[in-house]
Amino acid sequence: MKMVMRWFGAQDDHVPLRHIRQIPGVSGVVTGLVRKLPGEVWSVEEIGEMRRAIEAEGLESEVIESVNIHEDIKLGADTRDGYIDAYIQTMRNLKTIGVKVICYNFMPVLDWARSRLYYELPDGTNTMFFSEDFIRHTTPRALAERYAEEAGGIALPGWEPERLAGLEETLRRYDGMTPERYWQNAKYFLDRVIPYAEELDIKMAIHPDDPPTPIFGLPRMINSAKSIRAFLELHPSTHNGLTLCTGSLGADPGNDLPAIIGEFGSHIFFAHLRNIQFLENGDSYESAHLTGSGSLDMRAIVKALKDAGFDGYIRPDHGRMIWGEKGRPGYGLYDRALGVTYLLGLWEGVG
Ligand code: DNO
Repeated sequence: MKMVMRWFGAQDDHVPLRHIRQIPGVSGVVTGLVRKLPGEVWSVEEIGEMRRAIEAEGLESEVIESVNIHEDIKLGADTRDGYIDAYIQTMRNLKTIGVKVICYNFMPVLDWARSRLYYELPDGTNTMFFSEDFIRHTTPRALAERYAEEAGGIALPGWEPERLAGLEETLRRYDGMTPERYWQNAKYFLDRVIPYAEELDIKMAIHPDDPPTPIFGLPRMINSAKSIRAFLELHPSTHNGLTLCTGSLGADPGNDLPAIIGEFGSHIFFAHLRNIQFLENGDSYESAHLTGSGSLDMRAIVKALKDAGFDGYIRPDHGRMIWGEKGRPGYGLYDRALGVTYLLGLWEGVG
């Protein structure tokens, strides 16, 4: 197992690599060219430059998050083959720096969604908040505007201005999209990409839908044991697998995370570990990582990973903003660093 931290690149992250390096037990960063649009090839030069900056701080860059999938692929448009070719070229280029895992998602139009980015907790920290009721009564455009106002100019992964520019038009393209067709489009993508993943020995780790419940009438895909099973069956391979995101899957209390880990163990290549606290009305916020801080049993989750012989990558997922830190919601240094230390302690202690 390797412990890694997400890092958005020197231009886009307020956390310097040097500070990440100072967290005990962290071997590398999970990174990517966050300014690249879906469908654009990541060049060998740009990738090499990214690696040099990371290696200069003694860190590794074996996991990429995310190489985003062009909407035409998800929609199954006639133009999809060109975008898949570009995806494969990016995979080839990433191989030149020894990338081992690519985390990606197959969520339509939007990546993650929350109702608040900086919800204040009684102890003066703040964190991301999710209210299904709020999301049900808003529109993606109104949500994007709320984020822009709350984040005050901080770019949010998955809510990039380019993605939002044609939001209504992109949403319209999903009118009439059935789950069956959506799944067929995923299969088409996997059938083309996974053979290259095998050849290049790059593990493809799909991220679950966040939140796991349908939003804005868009199809959902990866949100339960059943859907993970069906997804892996679309193209069975040692290189077709999962990013286990406890906060995404765990937002549905019906998902038994240790059981999911037990079932799909060898296909979990990467784990995003975070805790969430449910409120009585079903709303939730992202708590500190500790079992005692939220509703998920983090010890049982880490134990299940260890029992499954997990030898992939773990990153502490979203933390709160603490000690007055300002930055991208979920991606402050301090709370995630506490998360690393806690998770490594669990890892050491559980078995
Ligand atoms: C949010 C992240 C997601 C994740 C993508 C993977 O903070 O967990 O944006 O990186 O869904 O493609």
